[in-house]
Amino acid sequence: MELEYDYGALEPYIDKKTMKIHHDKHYHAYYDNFMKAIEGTELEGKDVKEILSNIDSIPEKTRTAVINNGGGFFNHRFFWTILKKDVPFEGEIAEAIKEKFDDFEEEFSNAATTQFGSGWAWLVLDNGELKIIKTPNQESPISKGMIPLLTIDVWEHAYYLKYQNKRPDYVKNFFNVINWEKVNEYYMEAK
Ligand code: MN3
Repeated sequence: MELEYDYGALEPYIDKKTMKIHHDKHYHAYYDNFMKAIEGTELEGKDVKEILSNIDSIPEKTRTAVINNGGGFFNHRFFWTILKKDVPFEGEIAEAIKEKFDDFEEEFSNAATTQFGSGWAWLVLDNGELKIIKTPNQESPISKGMIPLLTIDVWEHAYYLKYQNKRPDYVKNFFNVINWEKVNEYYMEAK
């Protein structure tokens, strides 16, 4: 479980120290705790995506641990892939976004800044329709049958070292590190 780019690759928008702690400590902890939660259960050996896509099948006594830690594992694993600096906003996804939203940046930012407490804002495909949603804690859109295309982590651990309490500044700068090529790829796969 290594980050596929340098911890400093997103500077100055997301700083190296935050990336290192976020990836190596927080993400790894979710993974380790997810593995512990499924160890010795019927879920052992299944991919987290398959498990979270069918949360009713998770044994009740481990369900909360699996949703929290499996969600933390899956959501971050996805998040790392959609981050890259200076990727132009283009491709079919860009066309679809322009058609669907009057002001995508404003609507997405609004979801990200108004998520109360910890959580995520997402661009998803829901039955073929582009939607902006937010999820609390480590809940994942895949548990609601939605396909994630883009996300921002708005837990304080994602920005506090650099931005402190200024979540809106972090959200504003996030638009400089969206890997639109990857988002487009997810969109084309999902369509
Ligand atoms: Mn996080």
